[in-house]
Amino acid sequence: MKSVLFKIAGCLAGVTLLFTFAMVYTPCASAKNEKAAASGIPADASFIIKDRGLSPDDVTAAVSTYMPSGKYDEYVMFASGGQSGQVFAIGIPSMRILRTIAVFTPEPWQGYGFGVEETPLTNAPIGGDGQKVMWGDSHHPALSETNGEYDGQYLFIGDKSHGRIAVIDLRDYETKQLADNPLMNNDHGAAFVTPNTEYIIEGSQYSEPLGKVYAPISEYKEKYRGLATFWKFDRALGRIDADNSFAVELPPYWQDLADAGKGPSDGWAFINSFNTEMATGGIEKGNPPFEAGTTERDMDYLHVINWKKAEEAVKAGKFETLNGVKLITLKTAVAEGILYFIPEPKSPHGADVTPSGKYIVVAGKLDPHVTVYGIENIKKAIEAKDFEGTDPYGVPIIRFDAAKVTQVELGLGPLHTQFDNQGYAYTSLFLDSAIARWTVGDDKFTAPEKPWTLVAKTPVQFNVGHIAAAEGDTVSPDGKYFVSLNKWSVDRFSFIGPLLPQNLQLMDISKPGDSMKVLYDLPIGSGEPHYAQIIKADKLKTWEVYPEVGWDTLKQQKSDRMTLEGKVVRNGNNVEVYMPLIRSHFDPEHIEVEEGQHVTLYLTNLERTVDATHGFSICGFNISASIEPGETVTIEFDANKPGVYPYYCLEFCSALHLEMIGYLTVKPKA
Ligand code: RUQ
Ligand code: CUA
Repeated sequence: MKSVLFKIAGCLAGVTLLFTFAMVYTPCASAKNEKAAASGIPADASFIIKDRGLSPDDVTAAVSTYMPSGKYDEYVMFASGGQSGQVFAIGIPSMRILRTIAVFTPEPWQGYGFGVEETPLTNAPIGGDGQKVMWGDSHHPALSETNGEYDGQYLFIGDKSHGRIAVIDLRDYETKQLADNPLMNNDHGAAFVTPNTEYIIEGSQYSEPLGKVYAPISEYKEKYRGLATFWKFDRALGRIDADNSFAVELPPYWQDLADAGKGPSDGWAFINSFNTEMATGGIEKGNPPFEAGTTERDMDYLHVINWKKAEEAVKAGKFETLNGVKLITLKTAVAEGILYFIPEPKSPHGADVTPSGKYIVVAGKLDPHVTVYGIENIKKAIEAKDFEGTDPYGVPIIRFDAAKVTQVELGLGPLHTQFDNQGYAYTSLFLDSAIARWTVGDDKFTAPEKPWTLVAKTPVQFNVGHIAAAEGDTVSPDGKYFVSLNKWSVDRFSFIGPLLPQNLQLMDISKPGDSMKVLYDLPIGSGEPHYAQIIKADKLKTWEVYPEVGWDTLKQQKSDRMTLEGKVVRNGNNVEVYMPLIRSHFDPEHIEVEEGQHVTLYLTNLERTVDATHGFSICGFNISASIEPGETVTIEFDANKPGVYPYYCLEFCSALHLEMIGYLTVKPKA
């Protein structure tokens, strides 16, 4: 059907719509052999096409993304949730939102942050006001990799606003860990993984005194620093292993996005920077604002970090310990050949390694080119000490022309680059509101056009930031589908108030040359997605129900708190309630306590049926739990208000779901 419609669309270009619909039933010459299939388009469909005024391109887009009921998407995209602090799982090509994954922000449906003990939000950092931080600015998701391929096991994402990394287990799509960086209050180059997920890279953004301490801004150059943290990942445990992690001290430039090398560049990490001016702002004091101060120089520095050497230095004890973190100082990083700089134009944003691992593409926001560096050039230049001096902190600067392979002029405001399997790279152009397709001179895939050439620009609506191609960060991208994550939607959707949704546009990139087409606009109305990654759906080995009844989802093992039968255990002021849940009752249905008693509930969902989830809430105690088939959760609270509190199941789990209720009675103190 799809190919037929493509042909119809192709041979009908330029004719009027009315004529078009007549043609659907009498296909033109080039589509003659498809006549039977084409004439299979039902009259109803032709009527709808005509009635809705759909163009041939619209029809192609519609049939490219329509997913019949009960059919599954070929890919799943994990998109950051921006200010919502969450992650969205979105099916491709249908662009249906399948799930919000609660990460940094409480989410009542999933019982995340509302009393359930088995969630990592319990160790959220404490803010300046002494309160727990209950949100995050989720930026860049990274799927775990094996040999440079997404393996579908874990997802990591950075919280820019608090300098954290989250670990999500893709067996149940739940967040298992929030690792707080003890040295920095923010990040941006996070999360990026090395090709076998040895490390999760977290680069800082806005420099600070390391260790979350005070230093006046007047001592910026001496006391403020940037940071690259390499979090060791323990795959068997599914946790970041802080003890075997380390960090590299960086000058107080503002580090931006990062990428890990692969293939010939495996063992290296690349991090952009801006504000190598070390501007400190202070517009209110008559100083140039940050915006001007940070953009004076034509070149900033691509940070090139040899993490394998850093690992050796740590093993050899060449580190200092700060707040429990093994920190390689700038001095050691220089002395051990761990850190180098390469000039990069100008206020760069994305650093992206090509599928072969031979090249690093840097997009400078204020330069119309992307700059391509070669890892062989870089290694040679380091070997030959082909430096153009050092920066004020003694870091050797590799000569620009020695490291550079080429520059490709693309347009205004280049930000991020992705790759496909046809030898093309794609770069988002924020100011042009377009996606540039250009050829990578990479022998892994060869485009029909000449290498390092702009091939086409496709407009997107509007102000694109990140982009994601199917399997686009792996050693073998799939191409085919591509998503443009646009910041402004302006006139694309019905107005729903002055706060407009983001616009995620699906594009077809399956054919070469100037053929990229927008297929679908997905509004996101709950935060600004930054980056996304798209994985082949069949790589995800998701549990349909938890493996055993009584499952602790934080430990991913059987809980010793599970119960098959209801019971209440009283011990002085403590009341422990072991409660199974099954359609359609709780056991017990009465929980009788006295004012001031400490209540602990152990709830186990005994169901083995897919989708037989029960919820649990007690009014007035800020409690909301989701207990999925097999799961055991723990909830503790003080019954400090006398009264009668119904508890009930929040999920419409069965016809008698309204009867799935009980009473907590809190008797006043005598
Ligand atoms: S950064 S597009 Cu984190 Cu580009 Cu937002
Ligand atoms: Cu269980 Cu409703």
